Amino acid sequence: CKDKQTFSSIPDNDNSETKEVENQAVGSVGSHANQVSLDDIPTLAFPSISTSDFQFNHEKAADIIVEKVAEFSNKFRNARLVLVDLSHKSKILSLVKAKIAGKNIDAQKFFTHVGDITHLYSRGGLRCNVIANAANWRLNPGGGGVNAAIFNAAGPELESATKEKVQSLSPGNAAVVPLPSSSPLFTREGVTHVIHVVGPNMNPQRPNCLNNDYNKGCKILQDAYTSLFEGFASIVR
Ligand code: AR6
Repeated sequence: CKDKQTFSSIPDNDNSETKEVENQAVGSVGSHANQVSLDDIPTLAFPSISTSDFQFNHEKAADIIVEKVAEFSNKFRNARLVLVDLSHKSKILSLVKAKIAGKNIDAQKFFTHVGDITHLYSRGGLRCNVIANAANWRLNPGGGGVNAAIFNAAGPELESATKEKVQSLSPGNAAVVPLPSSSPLFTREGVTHVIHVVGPNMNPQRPNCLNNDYNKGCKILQDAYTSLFEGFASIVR
């Protein structure tokens, strides 16, 4: 754990960040004591769970992301949450940015970022030691979306590490999987853990479809983010 920090530069949703921040730690001494790299700050990058292949309503999902980020982000003394999507035209990023304005959420502890979650450091300069995956309940590689991208980028190491840890997940749950250091995602991007999350499904072509029951769906999505952020907290601790 680092001492209390004040950031001099905050990454936004562009693809670059200033690497050095001012550390105002009380009692720090030595030539490097006032320089702490943003690379050292535990950071969870997460996609918007359930809003693409699982067809969950974007407005409702954005409300839940904002609610859960508000609940958790300020509990982290020295860690960041980053909502990621592929495109500057992402509807979910726009909605979350609009809904978060005016809330009491520290912009240093939560922000949005446009980029591929499997190339955040190599292409965007954003170091995230933990990434979340919008998984399927069997935790199988492939399918599409972010699940296929993460399993492809991580190599067979993620599949075996996942199977060692957990066989399946029901909607609303998350599982923390330490990534073997031989995985390309570890060596290239600095990712040490993947947290698989299974969200509610509104797509009739996929298992466990909720048939537009948003009473159940919203509860499951809330549980999914709670489980994700608690999983991240267990790594940061
Ligand atoms: N980097 C960042 N964000 C991404 C990436 C990426 N490489 N790829 C997709 N997204 P989805 P779901 C965003 O469909 O709706 C899979 O087949 C995407 O734009 O991946 O929870 C699983 O196996 C969207 O905002 O997940 C499940 O069966 C978000 O990630 C099912 O899809 C989630 O989109 C899960 O569906």
